[in-house]
Amino acid sequence: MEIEINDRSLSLIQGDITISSTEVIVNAANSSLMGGGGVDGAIHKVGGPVILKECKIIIKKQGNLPPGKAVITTGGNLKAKYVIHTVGPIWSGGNRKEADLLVSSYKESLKLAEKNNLHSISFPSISTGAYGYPVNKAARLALKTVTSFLKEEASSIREVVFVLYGYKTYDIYQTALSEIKI
Ligand code: AR6
Repeated sequence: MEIEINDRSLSLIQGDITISSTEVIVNAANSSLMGGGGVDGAIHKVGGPVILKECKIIIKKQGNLPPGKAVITTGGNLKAKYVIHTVGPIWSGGNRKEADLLVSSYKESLKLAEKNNLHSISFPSISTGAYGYPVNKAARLALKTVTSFLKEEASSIREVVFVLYGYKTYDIYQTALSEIKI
């Protein structure tokens, strides 16, 4: 599924983000940036040790990465040239600023891509695996945040792809996108 916003494209695909060929892919990391399971594990495995090496340098310099923030490293052996690592919120019922933090993860990632003059970016469904964020809620927030961003004139970003692992998540995002008023 693909839509155009302000001459920019937003698409949803079902698949594995590690084979995405956008300039940058986003990793749903944890605050330590030391790798983990899920999409984080997959990205480090395919990208190779250079990603972890750069993550260690970042952590040494600035300490753990708080939820809602984002940093950038090389993509190592990935097709993507760069990886933006962001930390989504852990779902704990919805009253602990989870929504604000999830929106922030998407916004900070987009801003960082723009700061690096990148044109295409792929996102996974941040926080909806190990961190337990309900997918229907997360999908709406993710898509609203990205569509609002794409409407902005000044952005260098021409293409945003959501790479969704599994048909169930893909279907939920598809429904959410069809319900958003652009
Ligand atoms: N490509 C695209 N999406 C994927 C892939 C892949 N290769 N693998 C999994 N997903 P999760 P979180 C989907 O758990 O909830 C890690 O251990 C997955 O099906 O990866 O933000 C980190 O180190 C789900 O839809 O991330 C943290 O500790 C989505 O990616 C913690 O998990 C996110 O699931 C972060 O949890």
